[in-house]
Amino acid sequence: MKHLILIPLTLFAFTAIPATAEMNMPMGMHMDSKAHAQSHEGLGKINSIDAKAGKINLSHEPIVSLDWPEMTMDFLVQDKASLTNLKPGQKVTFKLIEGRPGKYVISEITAVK
Ligand SMILES: [Cu+2]
Repeated sequence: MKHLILIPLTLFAFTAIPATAEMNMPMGMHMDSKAHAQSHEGLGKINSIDAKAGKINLSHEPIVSLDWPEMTMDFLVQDKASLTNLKPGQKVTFKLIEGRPGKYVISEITAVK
């Protein structure tokens, strides 16, 4: 009778260990990607778009998380396709990520109705 109890316990121990190890991995990766890809949200108005260059000129409101005042400036976008439905004069919300140190690029941009 002892064997009948021991066998199920052994099986449980075998399956429980790999399951725990797998659960820890994505959590660690998630925390890492958050630290490396911090984004900053902004609100602005489009002045001009250069779709070929993947460049947009915005007059943006202060971006508190970057300690930036309001200003008019050019931004590069990560994905040129994100500019296809945008037009000068539109208000947009956008997200910035630091591509290279001190160089911020737009990772997401959406027109505001
Ligand atoms: Cu600026």
